Amino acid sequence: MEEKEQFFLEIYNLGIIKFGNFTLKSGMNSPIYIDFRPIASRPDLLIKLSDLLLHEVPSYDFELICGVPYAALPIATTLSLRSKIPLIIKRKENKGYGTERMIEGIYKIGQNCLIIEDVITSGDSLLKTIIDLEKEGLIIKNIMSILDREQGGIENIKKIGYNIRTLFRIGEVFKILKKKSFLKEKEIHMIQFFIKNNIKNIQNKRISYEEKKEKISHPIGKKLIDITLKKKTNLIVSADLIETKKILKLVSLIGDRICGLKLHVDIINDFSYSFINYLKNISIKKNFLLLEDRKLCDVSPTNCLQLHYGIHKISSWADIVTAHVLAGSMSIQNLNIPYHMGLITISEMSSYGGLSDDNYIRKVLNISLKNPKVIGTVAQRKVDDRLLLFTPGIHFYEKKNNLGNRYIHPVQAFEKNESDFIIVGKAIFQSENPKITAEEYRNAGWKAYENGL
Ligand code: 6AU
Repeated sequence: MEEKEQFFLEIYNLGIIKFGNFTLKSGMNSPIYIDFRPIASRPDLLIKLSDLLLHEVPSYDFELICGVPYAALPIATTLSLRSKIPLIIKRKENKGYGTERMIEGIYKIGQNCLIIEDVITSGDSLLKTIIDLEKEGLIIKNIMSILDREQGGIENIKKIGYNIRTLFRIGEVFKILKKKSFLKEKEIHMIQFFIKNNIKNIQNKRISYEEKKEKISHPIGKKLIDITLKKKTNLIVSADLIETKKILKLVSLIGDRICGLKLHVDIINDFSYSFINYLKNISIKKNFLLLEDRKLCDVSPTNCLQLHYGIHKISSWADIVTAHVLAGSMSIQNLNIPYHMGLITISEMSSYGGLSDDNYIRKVLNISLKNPKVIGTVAQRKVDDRLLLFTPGIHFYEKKNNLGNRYIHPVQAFEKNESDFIIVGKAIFQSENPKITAEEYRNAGWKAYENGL
């Protein structure tokens, strides 16, 4: 204990714990932020830490070591150097070129891998690493974390059958800091109160549309869910066609099977108000919403002009409009959005080689949660339950094309990301029989949703 305590005080002096108001990876706010990255600059402490971790590992039967990216990587590397057990590297996202491997290094199916995590909160990112390693055929018997924030992570991981140990627990750390008068009783109480009230359980089941409707405040978000439940479809078709005649023909075939029709009006050669009025009437009759995929991406005054003026006058007919928030949270404020219209932000594109990293995505999700006009977002990952998740890049057979698009099967969208809506374009409008194909995607999407419940 003495050794561990002494070690903790040494790393504490590096500034690994910060107090204030922070947003965690999960989107959760926290009065405390723990970051072990500074240790990477102190080889002496890295060695001490890895020796302490190795000392705690229950059995030495592992053949590989892997750190949860990226904070645990230098620690796992040191462990590997100290124990002479090979390291493998897990990527957060594949590079989109070259081998596209998610796990780098030399390994064989059936090998037993020790996972190292730095801070465990809910266990979500650890679980992603476990899943990715198991997909490669590796066996996970032991997991070591450095610090448990005591917010449910260890229990969540144990619940699903993994053996996990931690070097420090937050309660124990507070005791050390109090003993040395680094923290006052009052501060500890305040932080402990927060932590106790923010325990996350990993849910095995996804949230239903009915439950989601309760969490969504915008009327258009609720309406989209009502349509989905009534028509039993979570399919949005992207009619990326350049002639109104073709769009209307497609709609006549698929209108009964969709909850939304997505347009890029600026690609239509013969756009007219009679077309849009006609389409609007069909959308009311067949009960689906019209989404304009405008991807607003400017400062607020320009976004506002693009939304209300010009040839297309989007706000006069669209139920939902998409927007990037690259220009910051203000760019989607003061847009004079009508009451009956909602926004979908773009957090993460479906293309490979996209420039949005985890930090950017997290910021977009935070902006989306705070803006009452936003009903949901486009992303390739699970998002907060208060946002509707829209997944483009859907195809039964195609994985990747040479135009930069990446595709996943509807099952993957629902199973892995807990998507709410799939957006399907060419797989339907380019098919020989769009009616039958739309029905197939509708069934696949609905079944995948139901299977997750
Ligand atoms: O199925 P596809 O690839 O033929 O069509 C997908 C549609 C296109 C894209 O402009 C759009 O979805 N899209 C979006 C959206 C909806 O904003 C985001 C994204 O990340 N990827 C993507 O393809 O109309």
